[in-house]
Amino acid sequence: MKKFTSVQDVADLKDLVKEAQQLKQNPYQDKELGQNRTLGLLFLNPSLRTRMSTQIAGANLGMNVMVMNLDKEGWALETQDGAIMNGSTVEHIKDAAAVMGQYCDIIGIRSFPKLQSREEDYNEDLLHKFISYCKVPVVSLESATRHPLQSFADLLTITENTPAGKRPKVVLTWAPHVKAIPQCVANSFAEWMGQADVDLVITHPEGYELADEFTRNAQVTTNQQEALQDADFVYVKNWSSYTEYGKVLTDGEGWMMTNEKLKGTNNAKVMHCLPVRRNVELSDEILDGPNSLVLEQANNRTYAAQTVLKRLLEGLN
Ligand code: AN0
Ligand code: CP
Repeated sequence: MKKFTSVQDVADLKDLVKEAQQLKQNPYQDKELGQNRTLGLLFLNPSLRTRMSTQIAGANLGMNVMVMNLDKEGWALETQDGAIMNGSTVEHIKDAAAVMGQYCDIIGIRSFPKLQSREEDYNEDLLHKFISYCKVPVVSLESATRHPLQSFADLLTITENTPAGKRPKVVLTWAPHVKAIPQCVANSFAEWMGQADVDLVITHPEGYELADEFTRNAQVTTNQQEALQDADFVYVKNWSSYTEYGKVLTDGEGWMMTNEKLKGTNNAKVMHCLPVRRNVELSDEILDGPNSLVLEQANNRTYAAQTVLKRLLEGLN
């Protein structure tokens, strides 16, 4: 593997999940593999799970891990080609990425969308520039349109909670939030589930349709109750509008996931990537109850990251 920015970087999804399950059983088996290799984790936005789980994953592989909060501790980055830098940006991404590529063997980067220009965000401008200038393998720690390490951990969690041979019904449901949130987690989840052995249904209020490229293998409906019927897994997530880009179109009254709504499901397990707004997106009763998988998902972030880092290390000369 040479980079990990979407499911398209994975040759065989089943094989990837199998490897993660195996590493979870024996996390220190490859502690020589990363010796004398440096992992740089760069954050332009906040993070708890991605930061800590990817650090543990690197350490389990024997890597030296550096974390840099680029937004707070680095120089303000310019991304525009040919910019005359007489304003507030101090360093061009061209120079910063090239320098960090000299210090690191693998680089992870988190950079959320600005939710202002759909074109700019969906072009993945910053991620692509970073990849081309740093010249080392890059792992997305959530980019403008996707969160592949999260989706990998989610697929691992679903696999672990599905009886062998069963094709589960997985429902991705929009949930309310208090602010405008990226589409990344929902896009990525839909994209990964679309390649997995599951039946995917997506439900959201009108106006929250995701980009077609992510939902090709899903059934989409604005009727949440109908969508939840016989579900085995319910993945709860808010996102802002893609069509009216970055906008919050409704307060989402009635869309919060509750135990009452789970009644029509196949005693569904409930998932959320966290951080979660309790009693806005999901009720306390679900999060603290027996159907919640949120902690398992967060735990699996370590093994998803470790599997990816392992493959990237194996791809180095
Ligand atoms: C971010 C998002 O939905 O993209 C990060 C989730 C891992 N969530 C928030 O900003 C609340
Ligand atoms: N789920 C997730 O990526 O969490 P963080 O934003 O805390 O890393």
